[in-house]
Amino acid sequence: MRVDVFTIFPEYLAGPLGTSLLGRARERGLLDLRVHDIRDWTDDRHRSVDDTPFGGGAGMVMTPGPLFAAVEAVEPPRPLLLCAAAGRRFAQPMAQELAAGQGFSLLCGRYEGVDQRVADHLCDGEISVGDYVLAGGEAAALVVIEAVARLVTGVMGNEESADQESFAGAAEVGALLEYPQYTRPAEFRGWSVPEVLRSGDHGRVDRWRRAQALRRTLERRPDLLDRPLTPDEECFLADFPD
Ligand code: JCQ
Repeated sequence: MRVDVFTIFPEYLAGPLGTSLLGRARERGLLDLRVHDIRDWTDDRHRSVDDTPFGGGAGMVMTPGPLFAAVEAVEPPRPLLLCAAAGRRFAQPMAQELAAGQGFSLLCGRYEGVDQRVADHLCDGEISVGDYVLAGGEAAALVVIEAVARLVTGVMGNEESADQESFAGAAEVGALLEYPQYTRPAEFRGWSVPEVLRSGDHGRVDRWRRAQALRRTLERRPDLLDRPLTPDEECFLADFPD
């Protein structure tokens, strides 16, 4: 899969895109990540990428010239998405859509925003990673790339975990929150791992986990569970009261 990113801070992205999962996926040829410095397509001595807003107001706006020139020179994979808080909310379904394609591209805005003609006539859409204000689109781009890349076949290391992922991923964000996990030591600073997990009774472990996932979802993210509980689920909750 090819992913192109347009930014005025390529060095901001270099570390994360070269580290861990993404770094290995690139080395293995599974991901073709290309970062482009928008300033390479400026034509003035100061390599300017911004200008004052028409109509007045605070701050600066990214000027369309270098952005159009960069995208037209590179011919990046489409869709080309502008990272902006006003965009379509990025979530697991969009990650799956992007992972199913050949590639995509991200344009990172900075300053007070990007000239509207870039969104209207250069990009295919706008993408938001959440309702908060960032200083620029770079952190949003990293979120999108990591969430999509781990869905690409082979990136997680083996086919099996990629398959499991579509399942576990759905459990995390599509249906229910995950159940709590524990590892050794069995007791740490006086806090013990729940007895059921050390019982060796796999059926009971499974029911406990389902009850935990359900209770967590009801308490923390009821919006993820916009359906009545099944009779089975009512049973798990009754079997494991807290
Ligand atoms: C925030 N989700 C994504 C900052 C200007 C388009 O112009 C700008 C974009 C940003 C980046 O904000 C985001 C974002 N939530 O990308 C300034």
